[in-house]
Amino acid sequence: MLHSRRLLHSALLFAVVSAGAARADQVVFGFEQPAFTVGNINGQQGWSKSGNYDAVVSNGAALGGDQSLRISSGITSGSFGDQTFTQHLATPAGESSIAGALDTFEASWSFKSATGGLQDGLFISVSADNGAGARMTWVGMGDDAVNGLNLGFYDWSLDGGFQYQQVATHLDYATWHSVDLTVSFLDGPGNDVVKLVLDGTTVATGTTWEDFYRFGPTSDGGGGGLSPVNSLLFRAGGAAAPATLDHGFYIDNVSLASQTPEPGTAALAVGALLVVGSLRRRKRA
Ligand SMILES: [Ca+2]
Repeated sequence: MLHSRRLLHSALLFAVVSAGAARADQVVFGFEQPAFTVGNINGQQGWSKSGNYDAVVSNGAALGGDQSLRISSGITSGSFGDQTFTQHLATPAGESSIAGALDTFEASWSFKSATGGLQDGLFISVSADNGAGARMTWVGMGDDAVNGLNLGFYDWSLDGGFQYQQVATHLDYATWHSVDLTVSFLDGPGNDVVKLVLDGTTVATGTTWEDFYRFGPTSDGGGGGLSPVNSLLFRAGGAAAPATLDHGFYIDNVSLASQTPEPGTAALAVGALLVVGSLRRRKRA
């Protein structure tokens, strides 16, 4: 029995260690000194924001430490590549048709109202992106008189085009809210899986924009093929809300990672269970 337990431990340890090793590439940002200094986010630790948007490292509030990213929709535009992007992962995520890509993208961030009250028209979308605006997912953080502080989600299907889900309304203005995004890229159309978690609760499950880039109308930016995902885009688009300038959202604890196939980890876990089953059968015999 002792021998069996040792083998079981070894098998499970192997599975756990292998799962841990599966994380291939990750970057984490707390926006703290000395890596970050208060002011324009552009050029700090690989972040970019070449356009004239209101996105700065701030010491106004922080979830951890003293500093965070503050971003508003005081200035918006219809463009993409000049908006606010995280540092790019060295190893991208995507389907196997994309060179060097791993099949899972995980991202998380926390956000908080910078004023603690209504900022009508405040809106920032966050997307898994290729660093140039080829958005594969879309999560919208907004504030308005109807829905209050709220979160929305868009995916795209061949049947219905862009599909919107309002996943949360009237969030607490006074507290930080955490968002976790898991994107599983599965080879072939119509099957990628996106899971959106808000404050620890799954609020949306959908798919990526993969089929928009496969089959979507070129007039709308679709049909151009799949791009690697290596970054998060924080985008100030749509109608500007000038009153939110110098306010908006605080964003902290931004993390993004690309990972090796989850099925490999699952297979190892199944392997460990098979070992256990085999030992149990042997013991009975
Ligand atoms: Ca797919």
